[in-house]
Amino acid sequence: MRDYKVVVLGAGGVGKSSITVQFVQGVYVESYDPTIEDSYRKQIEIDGRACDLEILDTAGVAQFTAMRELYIKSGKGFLLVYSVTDENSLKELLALREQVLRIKDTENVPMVLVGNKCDLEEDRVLSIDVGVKVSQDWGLVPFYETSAMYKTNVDEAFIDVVRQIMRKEAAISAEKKQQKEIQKQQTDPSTQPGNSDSGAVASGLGNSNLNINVNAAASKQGEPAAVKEKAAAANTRAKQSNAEAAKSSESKCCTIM
Ligand SMILES: Nc1nc2c(ncn2[C@@H]2O[C@H](COP(=O)(O)OP(=O)(O)OP(=O)(O)O)[C@@H](O)[C@H]2O)c(=O)[nH]1
Ligand SMILES: [Mg+2]
Repeated sequence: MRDYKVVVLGAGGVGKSSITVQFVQGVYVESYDPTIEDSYRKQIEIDGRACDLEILDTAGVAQFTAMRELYIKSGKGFLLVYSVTDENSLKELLALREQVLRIKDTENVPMVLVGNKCDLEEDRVLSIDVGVKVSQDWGLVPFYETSAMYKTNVDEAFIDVVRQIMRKEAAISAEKKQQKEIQKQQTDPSTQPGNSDSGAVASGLGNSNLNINVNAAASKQGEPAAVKEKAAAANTRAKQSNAEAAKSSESKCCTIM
């Protein structure tokens, strides 16, 4: 079984622990107890593959963030969480993403952008379009509006980041295979070029990256109609964004090849 380490990052109080506990244990925590560091394990099957997830729920409150650099180094994928009720939490997230890219030293880091507390419509200060714009600015990072309270899009966000880790690992092993083929051809002149199929694999992976998922959640018991409607509106925006994304699919595909 493969190990996947997912790190949940974001400002204090945005709902990182609530999202994580909903995903792992299926319960909603009403009280606010600032996190220092909590680690969870969950086994799930994604696309027929058993995965052992280690989820690190990190501190958002400044006095507990000293370990952040270490979390980022060890993480394979990231949930970057802000609250739709807190403008500053999105600003903090922009800096956090920069920190992730700097520490990982690459732009190609599995991550999802999460706008949490979408059930708090009256307190909302950040629209869906703001999230869509940030996702586009970040190179079409998948975007989900979530409600930890109603479990809206919570599973979807975690599964998305694990799929991205899987795709990245598959692309890396395809690239290694291709390099081995090239080396083999260079050392063995009798080998004919063009026998490798790894290029085609990498190309397919490139196309599957193009998604902005402001997905509507399936109807759940107790989920208010307003949350459901909002999620449906978000889905329409996501489709528009996906259409825009599709226009640039060729160049993305070529980059990966
Ligand atoms: N209405 C609503 N409240 C939420 C939601 N998610 C979290 N909360 C509440 O917001 C407060 C903070 O949530 P936490 O999950 O502890 O926030 P956190 O990001 O882990 O905070 P730190 O650990 O300090 O970084 C708690 O009282 C939660 O019940 C949500 O989706 N909707
Ligand atoms: Mg917490």
